[in-house]
Formats: sequence, C-alpha cells, structure tokens
Amino acid sequence: MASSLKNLSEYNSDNLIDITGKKIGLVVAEWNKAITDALAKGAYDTLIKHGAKSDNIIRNTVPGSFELSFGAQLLAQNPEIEAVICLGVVIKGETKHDDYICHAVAQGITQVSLKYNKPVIFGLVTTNNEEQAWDRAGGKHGNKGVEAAATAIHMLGISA
Ligand code: DLZ
Repeated sequence: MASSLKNLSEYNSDNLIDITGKKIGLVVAEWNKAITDALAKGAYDTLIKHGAKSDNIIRNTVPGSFELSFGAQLLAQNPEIEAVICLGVVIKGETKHDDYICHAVAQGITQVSLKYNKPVIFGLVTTNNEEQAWDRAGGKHGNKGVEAAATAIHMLGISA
C-alpha cells in the first residue's frame, strides 16, 4: 500500500536543516557494545555531516538500555543541549526481559522529552537475535543510528 509518510532514509539527505552551533546529547548503552558502537558511529557521522561540531556532541554511556532514560534525563536537563539521541540493542532471550526493558525505555524517554520540551529520540534496536541487530547497525537494513540522528535533526527543524 502506498504511504504518504516519508521514509526515514529521505531525511538523511539534503532536506534536513543545518545544525551548526547546536549541542546534541548521545546516550549509548553498553550491552551488545560492538553493535551499539556501530549505531553510535552512524549517529555521530550523520550529525557531523549536517553541521554539528564534534565538541557539541556530548556522549554518555550507560550500562544497559534500561538506563537510557536516566542517561537521557541527565543530558536533557542541560539547557544548552537541544536534542538527545538514545541508542541501545535489546535482543530477545528465554525470558520476557526484552519486553520489560523496551516498554520501560519507550515510556521513560517519552517522559523526559515532554518534561524538558525537547526531542529525545528512541534509537532502540529490538531483535530476535544478534544477526538481525547487525542488519540494522550498518547491514542490509541500514543503520538505525543514522536514522535516529536524522530524526533528531528533523525534529530540531520543527517550529511551534
Ligand atoms: C539484563 C539485560 C538483558 C538480559 N539484556 C539486555 C539487552 O539485550 N540489551 C540491553 O541493552 N540491556 C540488557 N540488559 C541490561 C538492562 O538494560 C539493565 O542494564 C540491567 O537490568 C540493570 O538495570
């Protein structure tokens, strides 16, 4: 079915605003670190490509995705930081931990976003296995870190 919604990959190109001078927070979970590092690189490179200065990208790491909300809050409460990007990889296991973590993060970062009135981007890759996660961290399904950064830049371009 055709959709009028833009595909996120379109936001990767020239229709995004220039973010020179803007400070952006990046919170990266260390569980599945090799994969979250690939997401973080995608996000970082995208921010730089659209004008961000390296010094204006404030990166914090947190132990696991569950801690992303708190990490986001620490950055969001800094008035100089205009948007926060949260990156994590949650892989299904034998139990329902993935469900609990994903719901908690979705709710937590929504609260942070609304409380501080700034974009807090949900860059959580939630998959059945590691291979599917790599597919979304620079593999056949792109890089969700790139998409998360593009979403942040798009949100920064929205006016009231
Ligand atoms: C405990 C846990 C498990 C089982 N799996 C993941 C995962 O796939 N991805 C992730 O980012 N974090 C995981 N964690 C850690 C939790 O997010 C959290 O760090 C701990 O429960 C401590 O609060």
